[in-house]
Amino acid sequence: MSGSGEEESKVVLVIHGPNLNLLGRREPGIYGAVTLAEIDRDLKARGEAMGLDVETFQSNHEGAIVDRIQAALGRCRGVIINPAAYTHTSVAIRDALLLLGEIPLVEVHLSNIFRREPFRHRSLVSDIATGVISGFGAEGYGLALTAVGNLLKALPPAEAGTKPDSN
Ligand code: CA2
Repeated sequence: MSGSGEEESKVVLVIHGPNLNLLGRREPGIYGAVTLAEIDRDLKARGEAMGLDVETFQSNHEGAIVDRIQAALGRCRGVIINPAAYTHTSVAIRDALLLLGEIPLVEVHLSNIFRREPFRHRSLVSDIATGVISGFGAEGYGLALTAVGNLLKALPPAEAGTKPDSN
């Protein structure tokens, strides 16, 4: 509970970008054999054990991802995102993520984007993220959730999800 008596959000939003719905069903050599449904199930179970409500969302559409981020404004305490190909191109997703303010934001990639083609080395999200996890396959999402959980635990409850004082 916060000082105002309102129930504090425990929502951590996990966003998966385009083509990740095919995980485990195509190109297992690059992206692994685990399906997106399995990743989401595992994150929800881990979240429950940590006292967090994990909400998951996948879309192949840039605008739908922007809409989902906007819908999270003020109601989620952390975001984990694999923007997939939009990592390298989307100013719209970057701008939407900036609206979230100071909450923990973790960028995840299944592959190590720096070991791949040069066009994948640039991310429009990394410099506004709290941290980046790249190259650990599906386990990267679990690592990201642990990191978000630990960051939230370290915050005093009333300050969680709000911007720090300017003075
Ligand atoms: O390594 C990652 O997680 C990426 O975000 C994956 C993106 C790629 O464009 C980024 O550079 C790095 C591609 C996701 C494609 O997902 C597929 C899943 C199964 C089969 C084919 C593609």
